[in-house]
Amino acid sequence: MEHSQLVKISKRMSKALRHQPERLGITLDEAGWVPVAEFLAAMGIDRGTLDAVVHGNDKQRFAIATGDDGVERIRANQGHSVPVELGLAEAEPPELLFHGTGAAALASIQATGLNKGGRHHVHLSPDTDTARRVGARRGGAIVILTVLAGQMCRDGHTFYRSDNGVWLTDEVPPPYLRT
Ligand code: HQG
Repeated sequence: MEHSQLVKISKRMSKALRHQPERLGITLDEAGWVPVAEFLAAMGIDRGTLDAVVHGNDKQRFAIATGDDGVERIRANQGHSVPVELGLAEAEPPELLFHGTGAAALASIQATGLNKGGRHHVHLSPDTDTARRVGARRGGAIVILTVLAGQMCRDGHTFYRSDNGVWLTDEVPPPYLRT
């Protein structure tokens, strides 16, 4: 299957597994999982296509796991707007993390810090290349902010690392941001 078609399916999967499962007629459990068989039927795709999307994914957006009941399930690794408890363990972040965004948001971010908006957490990148790719989604000039994550952690802010290497926290107040 063409790469562009896989990207299209990946986007439909993200929408269903993070934001609007009901539109696909599926229900996520409290940790965000849905049985693979049910998901394939709802998406109208075969297993080979699903595996191609999951394993070929540039950001490892999805995870497949077999539960204690022997049922294979899939979920999005992060990025949800529907309430799910991902069960992520707290982790000690590196001293610096990064956040890529559009220049248009800079003044507001400097005034109020990074806010999670519709997602469960603020998403931070481990390196500037990743942050640049995230910021490029906004179109226009990209701003890469440096987050003093180590200092935040020592000051009592909690960090989590999702299974695909995205760092998550509740907010980044302005004093911890550098342009
Ligand atoms: C901005 C994608 C004004 C923030 C990416 C961002 C990432 C503010 C936008 C993941 C603000 C939210 C997350 C403030 C934050 N004033 N703007 N105070 N605080 N913002 O998409 O971090 O492809 O929810 O800078 O690659 O861009 O979905 O978050 O521009 O990993 O897997 O509000 O989503 O991954 O946008 O991206 P988003 P994000 P996926």
